[in-house]
Amino acid sequence: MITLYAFKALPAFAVGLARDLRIRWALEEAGLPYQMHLVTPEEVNSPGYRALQPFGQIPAIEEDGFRLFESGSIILHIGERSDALIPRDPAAKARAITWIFAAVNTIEPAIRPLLMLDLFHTGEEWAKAQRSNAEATIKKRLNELAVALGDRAYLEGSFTAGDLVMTTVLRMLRHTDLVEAEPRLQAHLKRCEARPAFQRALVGHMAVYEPA
Ligand SMILES: N[C@@H](CCC(=O)N[C@@H](CS)C(=O)NCC(=O)O)C(=O)O
Repeated sequence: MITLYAFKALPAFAVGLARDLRIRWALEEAGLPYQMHLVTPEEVNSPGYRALQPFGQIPAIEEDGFRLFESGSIILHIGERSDALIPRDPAAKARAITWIFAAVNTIEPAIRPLLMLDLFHTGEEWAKAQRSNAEATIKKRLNELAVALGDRAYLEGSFTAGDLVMTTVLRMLRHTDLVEAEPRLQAHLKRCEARPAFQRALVGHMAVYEPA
């Protein structure tokens, strides 16, 4: 059975966003059973955990002594075991993988500066001055993504791990109206979030972090 490592506690802003959610979702789509290991702050700094995740981050997985970190890589690994995530056809597979990279390497870096300003420097004068630039960068990328999506239901027509990772990245903007401003992206986000596998993953994630 796969063990998925996630933090034992999260700050409020990360509940519903932390990257264990994307792994849970992939595992639910793939129909693979898994168990959670919740990592305490002390354990994060232990040599044992660092051997699993060198940067002391989550997520990581372990299965029969095989260990993997980096959410994109974990999604690829799980995706290899499920046509629902990574198609078998080589060209379709390459396109699905490309969207995973686009999510973590093009869209997420565009979003990150705004997140830093909004979550960690709220109200600070210098942050207010930088916010419109940060927003403009995101708007440009989201518009480009919406054009690429066009009228298709999913980035490649049918759902792949690329849609999954893109959705988890776009969710990072939930405190803004930037995704809503692109109706096709908003519809894609809602379509992906409506998938039963996402809903099961979210319920499992929230059960860990929601106050009792
Ligand atoms: N590139 C990594 C990023 C992992 C990451 O940033 N995880 C966050 C939680 S969602 C974390 O562990 N933050 C604490 C830290 O960076 O020390 C991945 O995709 O797995």
